[in-house]
Amino acid sequence: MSDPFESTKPEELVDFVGTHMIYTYDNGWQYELYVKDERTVDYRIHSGMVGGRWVRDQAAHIVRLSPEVYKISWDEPTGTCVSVSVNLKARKLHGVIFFPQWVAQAPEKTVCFQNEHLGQMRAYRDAGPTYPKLVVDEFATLTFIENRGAHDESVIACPPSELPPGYAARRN
Ligand code: FER
Repeated sequence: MSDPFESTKPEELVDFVGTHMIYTYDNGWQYELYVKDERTVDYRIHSGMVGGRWVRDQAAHIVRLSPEVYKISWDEPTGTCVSVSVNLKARKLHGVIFFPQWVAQAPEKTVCFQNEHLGQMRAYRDAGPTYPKLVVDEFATLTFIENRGAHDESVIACPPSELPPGYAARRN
């Protein structure tokens, strides 16, 4: 029987793995995401409610809906859940972020290189409160897209503040 909890089809994700993209939500929040492999993403948040936050090796569920259209969904150690649909051809994205109430009240607590603070993030998550969730659903425009291949640790390797000037403003 197939796994009742996921529908990953690695053979459908061959072109998508390695995708590195920078995008800006219509509310002005700028994000960067790297599809490290068919079950893992790295990301960096340039601006917005949790600007400055960056994360490596987040486990994710990734599917292809049609050629050039993908959906990536994950549940973070903070309890924040995210689902992002990407249309690479149209260079458009739609993201839904479900923030627990404790993040809505104190977003700065999550602004860090999360991998070095996983215990703290889980403790905040378990202390709550969880509800009401702050649900943010927004469209975004992809401003930069490239493919870096799988497992390139140099893609997301520092906080936004340490990037060279103009890094996130590059367009292609
Ligand atoms: C995104 C929306 C939200 C995204 C990441 C998040 C990298 C993460 C938010 C958080 O950790 O608070 O499009 O892509």
